[in-house]
Amino acid sequence: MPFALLKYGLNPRHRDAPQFRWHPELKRNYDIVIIGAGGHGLATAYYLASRHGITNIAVLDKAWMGGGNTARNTTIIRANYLTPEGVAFYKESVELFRGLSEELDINIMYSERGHFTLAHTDAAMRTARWRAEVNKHLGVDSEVIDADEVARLCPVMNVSDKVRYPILGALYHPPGALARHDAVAWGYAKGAMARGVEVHPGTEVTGILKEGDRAVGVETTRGTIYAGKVMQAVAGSSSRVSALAGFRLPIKTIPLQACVSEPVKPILDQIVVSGSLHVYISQSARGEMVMGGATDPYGLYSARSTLDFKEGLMAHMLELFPFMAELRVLRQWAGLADMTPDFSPIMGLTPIRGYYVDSGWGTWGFKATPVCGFRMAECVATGRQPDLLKPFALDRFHSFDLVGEKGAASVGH
Ligand code: PYC
Repeated sequence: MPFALLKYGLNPRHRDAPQFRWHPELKRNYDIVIIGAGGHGLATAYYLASRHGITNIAVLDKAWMGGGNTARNTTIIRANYLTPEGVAFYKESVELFRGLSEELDINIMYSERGHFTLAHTDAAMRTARWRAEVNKHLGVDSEVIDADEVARLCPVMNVSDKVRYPILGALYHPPGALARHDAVAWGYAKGAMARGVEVHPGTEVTGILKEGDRAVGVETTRGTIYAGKVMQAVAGSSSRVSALAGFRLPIKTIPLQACVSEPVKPILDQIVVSGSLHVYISQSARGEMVMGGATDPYGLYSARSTLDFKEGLMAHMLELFPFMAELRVLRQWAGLADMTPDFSPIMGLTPIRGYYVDSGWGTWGFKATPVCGFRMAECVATGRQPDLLKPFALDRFHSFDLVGEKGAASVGH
C-alpha cells in the first residue's frame, strides 16, 4: 500500500482527472440548452448524456453552479407524501438517492435517519393515518406510532403532556434521510461534464428565441445561442423565466428561511417535523442543528433573513428540545419557494413546442433532484410526458385535475 501510494501519488502520469471540465467559450448551437445549473438542471443534463446519449448540451446559470436553492435547502429526503402520485414520485427519488454515491462516484453522505411527523391534534393524527395507509399501499415504509414509541425512539425529545401542545403520536418513516446537497450537484455536474456537457456559470438568459410557437434558442448576457430544445430549471425564478418564453405559471414565490446552530456532539439522530408547532430539525454530519419553520407570510424575491423568523422558531423549538436553550445560532439564510396552488410541482411540456419546464417545487425541491433529473431527461429526449410526470403536467390547472399535497408539508404555510 505505501509503495502503491508513492508510485501513483508522485508519478505525474497518474494525475487525477479534473473534477470539472470547463469550456470557457460558448458555442452558437446546442441540441439542448438547460437554463439553471442547480441540482435539477445538472441532473437532467447528466441523465440526458448517460441514459439518452445526448451530450451537445449547455447548462447556463446567471450565477454559479449549485448556488440557488440547491445551496439553500435543509437536505431532507423522504417519500412519505399524501397523494398516490406524490408517493410514487418521491419513492423513485429515494431509490435513486440510495445508489447515487456509486452512480456518480462521489460521496453524497447519504444517511438514513428516520423521519417523524409529529401530531399534536386529532386532525393531525388522522392525516398521519391517511399518509401511512397511502404510503404502505405503494410500498413506502411509514407507520403511525404513539407518544411512548416516539419517546423510546428519540429520547432527547420532550414528550411530556405538561406543555402547550402535547405530542399524541407521529407518522414514522424509517427511510427518511439526509445527504450533502453540494455533493449531489457537484456529482451530477462532474458526470455530465465528463460526457461532454458544458456548464456555463455567469451566463444569464435574457430572452427566449421563438419561431412561431417553437423555442429555437435563448438570448443571454454572452450572446445568442440556438438550440433544438430548451428547458428551464430555475427554482425561485420560475415565473420570471417562463414569462420570457411567453406563458404564465400559477406560482407565487415566497421566502423560506432556515438556520443552523453551532456544532455539537451527536445528540439527535432522527429528522423531526412538527407542522402544528411550525418547526423541523435534524443534526448534520458536522454536528450543526439544521432548523426551519414556516414560510414567510409574504411573496418576495429576496433571500433576506429576519429576527422575527428566528424568535418564532426558537419559541416552539425549545418546547420540543429544551437542550437547545444552550445553543447559539451560527448562520441564517433563506431560499425562494415557488408555490403552486396544489403544493405539487410542475414538470414537462409547455404551450411552447420544444420548451420544457421544471418548476413549482415549493419546499421540496432537493429531495426530488434525482427523479426529476431522470424523468425530465426522458421527457426532453422523447418529447413526451413520462407516465410518472403526467399528474404534474402544467395543463392540470386547465383541467382542474390537481394533486393536493399540502397535507404532506413539513413546513408551516
Ligand atoms: O419537505 O421535508 C421537507 C422539508 C423540510 C424543509 C423544507 N422541506
